[in-house]
Amino acid sequence: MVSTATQIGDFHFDNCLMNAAGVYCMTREELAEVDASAAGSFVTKTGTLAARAGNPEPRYVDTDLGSINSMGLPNQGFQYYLEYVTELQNQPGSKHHILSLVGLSPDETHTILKTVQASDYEGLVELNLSCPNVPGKPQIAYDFEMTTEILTEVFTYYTKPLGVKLPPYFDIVHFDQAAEVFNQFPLVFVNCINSIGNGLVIDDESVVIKPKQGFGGLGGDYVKPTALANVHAFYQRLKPSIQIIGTGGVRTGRDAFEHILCGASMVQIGTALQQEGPAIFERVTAELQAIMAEKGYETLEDFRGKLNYID
Ligand code: RRO
Repeated sequence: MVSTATQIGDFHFDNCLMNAAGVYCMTREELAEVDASAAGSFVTKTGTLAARAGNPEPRYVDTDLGSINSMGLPNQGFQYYLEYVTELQNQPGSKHHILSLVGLSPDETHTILKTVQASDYEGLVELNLSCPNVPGKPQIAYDFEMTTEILTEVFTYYTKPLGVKLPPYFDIVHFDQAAEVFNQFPLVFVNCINSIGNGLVIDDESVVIKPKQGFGGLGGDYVKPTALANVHAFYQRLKPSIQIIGTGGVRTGRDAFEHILCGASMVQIGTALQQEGPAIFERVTAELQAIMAEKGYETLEDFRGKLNYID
């Protein structure tokens, strides 16, 4: 029997595949569709203190090799998502979920997390340190000092299971420095990667999305090698209590297999879910199971992190 079940912290999931934050997760209706699919969980759209309309459209475009977006953090406000995951948490037999959050300033982030700390929600929270698309707001996790400051403050009051969503890093020294920062904290997971920030896609003689003169985050096939490198770099560097969620370029069972081989405990699907809809979870799960069966692997532990090197 082949199983794709997994665990993040104390939470069990029957399947390691789920949506990536930002895709199919803006409303209760979309979240319910993912919940009803073969996905093992869902993560909400990143919620801010107040609801946001986001950037002007067009702000998401599919391309031959993936997608580009500059959504600008449109969301219903974090309370909307907090209420929904709390409601589901109290239903017997419910899957476990992930609540994605961030403030537009450190103060806002602390206000949000203090509210979650005081709430009935006991599940996983993902703090998004890597939104590339709010004009004038740099990606927090590229600033190691700011990241250290925020997490130091967070863990003075936050005692529930917390992970962070990271942008891609591109230099070995940055992998070392980032891991040194995250290893200082009782994080349950890091999620690698958010979109590759500030790419530019051109059609004929024009950009294809309206915000930021066409600059936006890349997802899909473009980003898989970068995602795998980040998953594996953090798998090599983080203390064993910090698990890795792998996100980026997952469209097939083979892609999910590679993320797990690099060290991922859970695998998220973004662009391909946007393109194919929640039925993708059944297809990718079946493809992953077929690869595992062919190789004689029964569980994810049989091959997680066991990437081969060339001596
Ligand atoms: O809403 C967005 O523009 C967005 C976010 Br918050 C994010 O974390 N990653 C992304 O590609 N887009």
